[in-house]
Amino acid sequence: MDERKSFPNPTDHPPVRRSFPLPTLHELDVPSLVDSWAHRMYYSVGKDEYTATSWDVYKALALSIRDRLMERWFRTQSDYYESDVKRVYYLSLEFLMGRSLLNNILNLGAYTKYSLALEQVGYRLEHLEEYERDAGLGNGGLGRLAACFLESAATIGLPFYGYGIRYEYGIFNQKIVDGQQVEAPDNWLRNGNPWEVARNDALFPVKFFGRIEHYKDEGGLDRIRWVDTQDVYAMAFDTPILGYKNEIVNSLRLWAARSSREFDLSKFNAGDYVRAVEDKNGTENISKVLYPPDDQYAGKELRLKQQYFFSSATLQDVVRRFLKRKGRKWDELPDKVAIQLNDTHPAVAIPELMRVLVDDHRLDWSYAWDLTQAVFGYTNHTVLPEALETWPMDFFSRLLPRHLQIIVEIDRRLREAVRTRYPDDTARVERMAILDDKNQRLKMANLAITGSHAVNGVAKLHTDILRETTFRDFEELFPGRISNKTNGITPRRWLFKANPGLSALISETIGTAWVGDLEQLSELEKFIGDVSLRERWREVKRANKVTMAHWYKRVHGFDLDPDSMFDVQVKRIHEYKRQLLNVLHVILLYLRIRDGWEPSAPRTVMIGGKAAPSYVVAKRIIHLVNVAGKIIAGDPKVAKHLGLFFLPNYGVSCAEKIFPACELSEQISTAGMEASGTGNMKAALNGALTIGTMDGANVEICDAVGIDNMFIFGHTAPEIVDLRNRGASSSEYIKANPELDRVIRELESGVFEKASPGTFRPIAEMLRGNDYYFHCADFNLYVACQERASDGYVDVEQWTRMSILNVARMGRFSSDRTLRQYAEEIWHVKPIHLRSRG
Ligand code: 26Q
Repeated sequence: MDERKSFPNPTDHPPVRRSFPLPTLHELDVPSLVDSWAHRMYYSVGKDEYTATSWDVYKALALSIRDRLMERWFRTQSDYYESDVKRVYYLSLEFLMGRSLLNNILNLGAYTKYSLALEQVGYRLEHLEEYERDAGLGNGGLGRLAACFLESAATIGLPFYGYGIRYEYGIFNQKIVDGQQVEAPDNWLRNGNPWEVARNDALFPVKFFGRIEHYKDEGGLDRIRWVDTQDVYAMAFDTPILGYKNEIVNSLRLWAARSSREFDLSKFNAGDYVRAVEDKNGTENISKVLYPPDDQYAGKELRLKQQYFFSSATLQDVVRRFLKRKGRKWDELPDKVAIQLNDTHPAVAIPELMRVLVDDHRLDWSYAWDLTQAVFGYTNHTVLPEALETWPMDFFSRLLPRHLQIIVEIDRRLREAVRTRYPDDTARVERMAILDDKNQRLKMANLAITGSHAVNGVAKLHTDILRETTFRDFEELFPGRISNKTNGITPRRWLFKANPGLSALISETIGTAWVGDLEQLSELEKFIGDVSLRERWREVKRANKVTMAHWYKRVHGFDLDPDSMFDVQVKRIHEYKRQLLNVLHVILLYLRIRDGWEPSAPRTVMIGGKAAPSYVVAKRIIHLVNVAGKIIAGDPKVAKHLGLFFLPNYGVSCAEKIFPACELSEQISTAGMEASGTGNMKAALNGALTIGTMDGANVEICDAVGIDNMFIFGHTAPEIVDLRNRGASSSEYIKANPELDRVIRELESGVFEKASPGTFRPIAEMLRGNDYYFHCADFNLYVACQERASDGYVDVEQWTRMSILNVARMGRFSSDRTLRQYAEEIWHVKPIHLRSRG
């Protein structure tokens, strides 16, 4: 018997006609804030002044803020429902949210009030902030972009829903042991998460495995159903997302895997109690851990399970919400629903929507296909063809047999279309096909492009490369489908919150409108000649450097010299991002200083970021940074002028401490390889000058701030392509540049590897052999450009002018702008104006 029958069903609604009082909008004055904080402390946390820890104080505060968000959430959502708005669903395997406390307080417009309220009970807001664990449900740029989009969507008033997975373990914690990365689990939910609301009744079954059955429906038509499946339930957890001072609250809905009762009970009834419980845990593993990126997809069955699990649950929720209104016609689907795929990770949602429409709702194929294409949009985040996701057909078909059939049919029709247009071009058909017959794999990008009406890159250069190379065949078959939406960042988190000193100075100079309308920063240009502004600008940066140095000392135990230039490269460790180029330059400076040369300005070079656990080369680079840093610190003659430090466990919260202190921002990827970058925007918005290649969004940042206000170097994307085609070898560059040769010889000499000889030999071998990322080709240009930066830094007034101009011209890199473009050009939704506002 189903265990459920013996309990009241939590999804049942009571049979009486309901009339709840409307949620009150509580006041945001100090006494009310203290009152509701105390309420949460006593009644939810269950502590008093004798027993409450600082964490309890934080928790009561977070809960009392969430209460205020919920009041606004009900109003927003009922407005959406009443006006039957078109909704945008952003499907992403990653949401790198970081902390929520201060952002919610600032977006409520109640910072001072909350500070005062906490003071009354004996606490400081800034201290409490540190008790919140980062929600690190993402790896890097792609996940953080999703988080910035959530905040911006709420701020500009889009009916926008983030959908993803509530991983129990987010991105691993990085420890440095003996100079090397060691991964530790991120058990972020250990103490509970006060921001989420568990929806025990929002429970959707998700099917796996099983087989296909043909049957005849009541009308005698041939139909297909998917049977004998193993089912898992997806349970929803909602996090309210508040817009900046606009009372709009959207939601982020994350799914957790829960075992299905039927699945357990067969074994349970057979008397195998322990096995039944084990299976339950096995099923719930689906939402256990975030995957780090990996070049080896084969065998990662759990990753594919995650993708389908959350796509299926999300579509059930989307379709349920769509059909809730009486008299709905399927024709309306594209007028009410837009689904954006954050990379190909949720691309299985395309065949899943087809399955729902064709099998469950019995629409005919071509009608269902038209609806599907009209609904989906796909964002690509990589130009590297080898990084495009593929799945082995055999295990895809075992896990999702019906979806493979559907993909086969989509593929058949696609091939037919290609053949009709290019009758003799079989190579083209194979390139564009979704099924790679030769390797027996599914090409998810081809599926995503075919199933979407709009495909976009994340920076101009990136989109051009997609159109001209990676997806050229698709651009030709579907002209106009690929467009550009240059990434952005939310100015509320990345300036207003992270850098209160600079924010206050900007607001004092041009007023506060820039927080909600970043283009207003251009007003700063008028004050560029103001000596006292420049002076105060420098004081703010200096204070931020001191703050960061204190933090670094406290957490990692080393001294950073705030009188040196803070030269920062923080991002995932990857060869194409060329942290190694940065280290080679540092080693060169070290050698030169040892020889008696004096640099124009002292520098502290800081490198931070995580390496994928299986990425051996990236881990070796981290090791090198740590070892070289130690050697430099141990040489007093050098250490006066130069420091090299690794910033461990880089994540959202430590980024908020680093960018405000950053003076020189390293954006030095091999041209043509970084899709966009967003750290480049975060640093520039905080007054850093960029040293970078003409890659990703650097190109547009340069266009905005002017080439005279940046340090641009290196081969351009077409030049890199040329070098590659020519088969240019690194040896020509090494021969032409004795200093480069010397740096590599230093690596070969073993001075960096006293403990384990040979550790860095592979790096030297790579540089002399197959230098795929063109470190050697760009080395000279990089060193020369660094010299310009050093000289520039000494001209304090000029540097400050450039810094102010960088900030003044960053307006277009607000994710508010990005979202408006998606809304207008891809989703066709208009920002709403709340009727019940105020
Ligand atoms: C793939 C398969 C299996 C497991 C993990 C993955 C995986 C996970 C994450 C693959 C890629 C990612 C993340 C990619 C990413 O962050 N890309 C970055 O996206 C940013 C936002 O558009 C850009 O600014 C960066 O240039 C781009 O590198």
